[in-house]
Amino acid sequence: MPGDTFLAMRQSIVDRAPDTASTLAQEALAAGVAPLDAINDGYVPGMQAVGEQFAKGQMFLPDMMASAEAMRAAMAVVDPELKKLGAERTMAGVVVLGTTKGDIHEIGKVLVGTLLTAHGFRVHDLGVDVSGEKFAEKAREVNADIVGVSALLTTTMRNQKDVVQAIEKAGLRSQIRIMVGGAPVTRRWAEEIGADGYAKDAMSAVTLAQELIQQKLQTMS
Ligand code: B1M
Repeated sequence: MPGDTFLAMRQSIVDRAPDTASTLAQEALAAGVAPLDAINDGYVPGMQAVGEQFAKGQMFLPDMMASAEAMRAAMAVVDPELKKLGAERTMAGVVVLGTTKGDIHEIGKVLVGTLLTAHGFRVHDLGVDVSGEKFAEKAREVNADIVGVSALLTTTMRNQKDVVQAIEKAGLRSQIRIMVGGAPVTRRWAEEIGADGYAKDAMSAVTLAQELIQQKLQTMS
């Protein structure tokens, strides 16, 4: 049953069918499918297929937007289930999260935020198209431990460097750990721009955030 369900979930994204995506998510959760498996094994492969079709010119921008809407419909069902897990935990740290300037991709970043919340982090999501200054301003306001910057375009990943510089300029660098991610981002890039870590997916972002908090506590003690 899960194999067929995951295939149907994938297809609902390719077909740009938000109602089907949402119904499948409800049915899967009711049947005991783990929320993160539904995302990773069902819907994300659908988005990957859409990206491949777009790259080959077989799908156009409005289609890709409609697929993203279907993904959001599924996440609206799955998100609360994931977040419930975090309610019982002690606060793990404060994270300011956003997609970098010039970039409006948000699905992966929202997933990162959801999983961080599910693991006890208090997440302030600034949304998309966020400047370095806004990241720094919010980090100061909420006394953040971590700033997380997502970028999905090769052109906008460069702006992750601006965030590192804005945090340095604001005099916050010693107290804030910076993590970066997004499809074109690599560990090497993270090192090159002076970030503290890179995570390839949402679950690795949680592990990395936990490690960064440990590092911070060790430096302070
Ligand atoms: Co666009 N887009 N898009 N897009 N889009 C990509 C990224 C692209 C690879 C498609 C392609 O050509 N194959 C391509 C980028 C090429 C490049 O630069 N190398 C592309 C392009 C070109 C564009 C436009 C320029 C198209 C145009 O206008 N001609 C345009 C740019 C707009 C802009 O931002 N200024 C554009 C627009 C859009 C939509 C608006 C239609 C829509 C986004 C809707 C939305 O988010 N609300 C969209 C979509 C949906 C995609 C694809 C198909 C799917 C992205 C996605 O949601 N994936 C994408 C193709 C692809 O990625 N295969 C594509 C699912 C999500 C769960 O994965 O986002 O990778 P992902 O997140 C992962 C990890 O990367 C990681 O964890 C997440 C969960 O596991 N991660 C982090 C992400 N952030 C992290 C942060 C962390 C740690 C880990 O720490 C802080």
